[in-house]
Amino acid sequence: MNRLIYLALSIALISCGQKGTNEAAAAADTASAPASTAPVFDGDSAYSYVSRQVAFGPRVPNTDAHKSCSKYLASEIKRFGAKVYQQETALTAYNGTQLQVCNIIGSFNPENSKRILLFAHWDTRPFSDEDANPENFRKPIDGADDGASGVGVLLEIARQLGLKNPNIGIDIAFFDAEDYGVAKFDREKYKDTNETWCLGTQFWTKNPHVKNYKADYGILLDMVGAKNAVFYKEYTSMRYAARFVDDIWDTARDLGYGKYFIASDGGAIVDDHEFVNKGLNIPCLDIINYDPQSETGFASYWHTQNDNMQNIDRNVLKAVGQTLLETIYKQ
Ligand code: AHN
Ligand code: ZN
Repeated sequence: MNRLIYLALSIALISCGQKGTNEAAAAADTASAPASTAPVFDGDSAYSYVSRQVAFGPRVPNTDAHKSCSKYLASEIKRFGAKVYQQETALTAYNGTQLQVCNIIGSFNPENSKRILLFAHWDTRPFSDEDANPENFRKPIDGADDGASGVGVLLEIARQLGLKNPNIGIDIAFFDAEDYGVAKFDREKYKDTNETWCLGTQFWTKNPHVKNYKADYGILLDMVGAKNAVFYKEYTSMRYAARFVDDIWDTARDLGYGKYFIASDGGAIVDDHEFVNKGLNIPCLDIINYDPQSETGFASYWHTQNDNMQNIDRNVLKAVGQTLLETIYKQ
């Protein structure tokens, strides 16, 4: 490699004389940058995985749509060659409802000790409590972005892992009951604590699918498919996993996705990654659509009836998915 750089430098210097420094540097760059071995992420395929989930109806625990979708997700990652674990249990929601939940984990190269955990929640919120119309407050959301987008990107990644085996182990986890946290209209009656969110992930950190589960780090995808999405360097991610955040944001920029991956700090978000950071000591980051201007931190469709397929942009799914594939295959 060094000899190649030297050769490129000398050719450039000889042919361009004095003013050749820029070209020489550019030539050295091309010679030293290893060609990407990452597969091409198919944004259309990811989009269809999002719409397949939405077609089941809202994936609210204790509904038929939820049950059918869990079977679909498990059979898809199995088809792509993962070793599949399904954790079924009952968990209690903030309002006392017993939720039949199911975490679904697919492992690629399960024997490899060098691993990355990729995760997203697959359930959808039973409320539209941020909707402009109070009549919608108790209606469930489609969750095209809030839920289905992260899972859709991960299904397309799983498909690619099945086609080209990476050098490291990958665990893809679809966690349940993330979005059953205290409804806005219930905040007088119940205390809105962090622990009312992310129930499936909290269960998994106490009962991992394999004994002594360990990964080098984890990447959470949450709301990664909406039009005009922007991903900031989220506070808890920076606190626990700064070097992985910086690396992923750099990778995204190098791939030309700097308009989505904003290299500035964003606020703290209570999400599945926080429980994995604290519970299992695995450094985890959250790629999440964040709006620093809004009161909630999220875009206007968040927890409303507008979180539907019309809001999904395949270019955003592609930007996130390609960045993750590059991260996986450069190892
Ligand atoms: C809270 O609202 C406390 N956390 C946001 C986590 C979330 C909900 N992500 C998607 N839906
Ligand atoms: Zn949500």
